[in-house]
Amino acid sequence: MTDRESTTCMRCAVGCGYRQRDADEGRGVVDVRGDEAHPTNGGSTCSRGVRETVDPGGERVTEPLIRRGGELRPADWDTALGTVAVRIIEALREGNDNVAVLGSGQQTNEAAYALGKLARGGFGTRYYDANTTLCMASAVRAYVQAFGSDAPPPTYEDVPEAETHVIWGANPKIAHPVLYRWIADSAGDGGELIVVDPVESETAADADLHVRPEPGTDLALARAALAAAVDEGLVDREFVERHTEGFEAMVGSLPDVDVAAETAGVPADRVSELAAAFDSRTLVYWGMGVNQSVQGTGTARSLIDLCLATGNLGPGSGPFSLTGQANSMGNRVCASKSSWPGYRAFDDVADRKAIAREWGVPMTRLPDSSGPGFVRIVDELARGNVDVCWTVATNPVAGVPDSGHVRAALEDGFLIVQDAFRSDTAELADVVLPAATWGESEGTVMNMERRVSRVTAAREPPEGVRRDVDIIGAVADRVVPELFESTRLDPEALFDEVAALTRGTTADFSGISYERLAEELAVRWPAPDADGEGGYRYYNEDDADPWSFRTDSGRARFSNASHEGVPEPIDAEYPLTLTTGRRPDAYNTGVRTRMDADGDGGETTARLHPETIADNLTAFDRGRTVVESRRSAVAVEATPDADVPPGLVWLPVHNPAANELTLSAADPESAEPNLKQCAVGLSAPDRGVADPVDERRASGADSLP
Ligand SMILES: Nc1nc2c(c(=O)[nH]1)N[C@H]1C(S)=C(S)[C@@H](COP(=O)(O)OP(=O)(O)OC[C@H]3O[C@@H](n4cnc5c(=O)[nH]c(N)nc54)[C@H](O)[C@@H]3O)O[C@H]1N2
Ligand SMILES: Nc1nc2c(c(=O)[nH]1)N[C@H]1C(S)=C(S)[C@@H](COP(=O)(O)OP(=O)(O)OC[C@H]3O[C@@H](n4cnc5c(=O)[nH]c(N)nc54)[C@H](O)[C@@H]3O)O[C@H]1N2
Ligand code: SF4
Ligand SMILES: [Mo]
Repeated sequence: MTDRESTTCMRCAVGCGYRQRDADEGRGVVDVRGDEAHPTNGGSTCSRGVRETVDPGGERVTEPLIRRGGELRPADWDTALGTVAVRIIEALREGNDNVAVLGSGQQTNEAAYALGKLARGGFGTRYYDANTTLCMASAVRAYVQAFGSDAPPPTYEDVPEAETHVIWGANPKIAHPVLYRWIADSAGDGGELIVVDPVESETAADADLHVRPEPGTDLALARAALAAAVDEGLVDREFVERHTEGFEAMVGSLPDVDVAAETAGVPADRVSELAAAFDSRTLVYWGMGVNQSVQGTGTARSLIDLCLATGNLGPGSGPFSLTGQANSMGNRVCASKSSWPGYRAFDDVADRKAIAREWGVPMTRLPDSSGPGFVRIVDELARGNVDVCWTVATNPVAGVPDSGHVRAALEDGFLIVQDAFRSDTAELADVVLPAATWGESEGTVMNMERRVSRVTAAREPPEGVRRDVDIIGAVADRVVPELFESTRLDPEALFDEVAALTRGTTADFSGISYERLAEELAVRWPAPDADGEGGYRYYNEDDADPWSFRTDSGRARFSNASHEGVPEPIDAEYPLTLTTGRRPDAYNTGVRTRMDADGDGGETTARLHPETIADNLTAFDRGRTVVESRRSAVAVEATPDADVPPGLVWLPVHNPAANELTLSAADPESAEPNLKQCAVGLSAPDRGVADPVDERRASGADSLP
């Protein structure tokens, strides 16, 4: 047994520090406990994080696989990499956009940077994105538009300083448990907790005030609260005049409070209470209930507007989106996805020149657009415009809306899947490249408050499995051998390379090194120097003018979008709204949690209000029903649950069933899909519909009664 070494939990973006060692026995990779010395969590952990790290479910891929005669069959690495390289080289002959690359917020900064460099600087493709677009893109667009740069201004240090905590469209008690403990402590210590969620979520159950909008009406509600704040004299005139622009236009565009409140299905006095909350030192956190909407960017901006108008920017207050995946932020900063490393603007000529020079590639190879986003890249695959697709640490067959369409799109071309586990997407692959997982790789991640910390290897990957950076390096070596200096990519060298590229940018972390992280464990950017770290963004209390935003004018900008409605309203044929969310014991598409020994935790169980069940009694048979949308139909178990409002069908995201039903409409500003609402109906389970519950029962894969 070796000594414990510091690492970071990869199960969510709270970014808790762990101490880990190689696991002696069992299928677990490592044995971990909270790191008391870690500045992020001081030793706190949550049970899901630890359990999924120590004892993940799911089936590891332990050797490369190649499809032959319709079946995935074991192959050696040389054959697998050779096949991949030949297909990519052939495809690139037809044009740079003939290869699509889909990455993930679960890659380290080093792997994300290397993959982005290969996709943009090696292949030169526009069709490159990551699953972070399914998650944080709307918040990102909102920050960039309002402040001139991405990433939330506050840090965890602001949580205990706040008087009021508004949690909007997020359920951190389940999704970000350690952070939620700090929020609940602060709220319990004389503060107030307000939750905005149509569902009586676990977090909402703790709230002092629970506001329940109709699903998908958050923009109307936020604008109503803004109008009420203006009407009731809660505007911080001095802050608005000195540090913002667009206030008058914003006020001119506001709806009538009563009308907007009615649209949101919230009583007007509730809206006033919500607005009044911003009269104290308030943090507003938000999650997927806001971002995953065709108006996600507009809604996130309205939450920022609420902060700006009431002077809720600065210590103990401000807009604080809750990042989901452990390295969603790092993917945005490092991966050359929607901006070049360090948030350099994709279309800025000087930045493009600098990147091309650093990478030693002709500027003409860099694509002129960052591409249409994850969901629209899938559409290009479906149209046959892309021959090769390479996925790394993402499971689009289950995570992307309208999965029937996704499956058809991925089946069409040549599909390369790089994953540690046998995901739903791996089942469709032409080549599977088996990757190392946590506890087996070296690198860094960035948590939601911009803290960079190390992930370390407690042991070597199993034989037959390679680390992500090694796989990316091996593909690069065969397709564009001049791109990387060495054929074997070294995580520390990759880190130094990308850190240097951020020098002088809005996400400068050039003062961070592995050596420094060994000492300090975690450092928050901006960190341009070898000592000191970033605090509240855009703010320096020692300056005469403490605020300097990264917009052209140096001022923060108000917005004026107005509510337009959900993309697929309910009607007589599909009279119910489907929403999708997270459970305590499962993670994202469930690749590693669906087959846990203790069953799937009701993974395909729909939660419905007893009234909804009573109104649709003929659609139920022995507790089962079929949920049907315009795209597909899935059989599920149903459970009566009064926490879900009447008219809503609630399905977990942890099973491919949910995205069979959802629609691929996306926010035109952020490209983030509207994953939280679509129209569905219920019917009796006797229509010969493919029944995932029965299929799994037959295979003995779970323990449903
Ligand atoms: N246990 C667990 N934790 C996780 C994950 C996991 O899979 N499991 N995944 C991680 C990832 S990648 C992410 S992105 C985060 C996500 O974390 P969250 O954003 O907290 O997760 P969700 O459950 O998707 O949605 C949050 C809430 O939005 C509400 N909601 C639905 N529709 C609406 C609406 O129209 N308006 C409003 N206001 N609210 C609405 C839902 O009822 C739900 O309570 O969690 C991270 N942590
Ligand atoms: N309906 C609906 N759909 C949703 C959501 C929703 O709320 N509702 N949420 C969306 C959100 S917020 C997100 S983030 C996405 C997530 O969507 P996906 O990325 O499709 O889902 P994950 O289950 O997180 O898949 C991650 C994959 O990466 C693999 N993996 C993990 N670590 C490593 C590694 O180190 N290396 C490699 N190579 N592979 C690794 C895992 O085994 C797994 O197969 O889903 C989105 N889809
Ligand atoms: S809160 Fe998130 S980062 Fe912390 S232990 Fe739990 S899953 Fe891991
Ligand atoms: Mo996410």
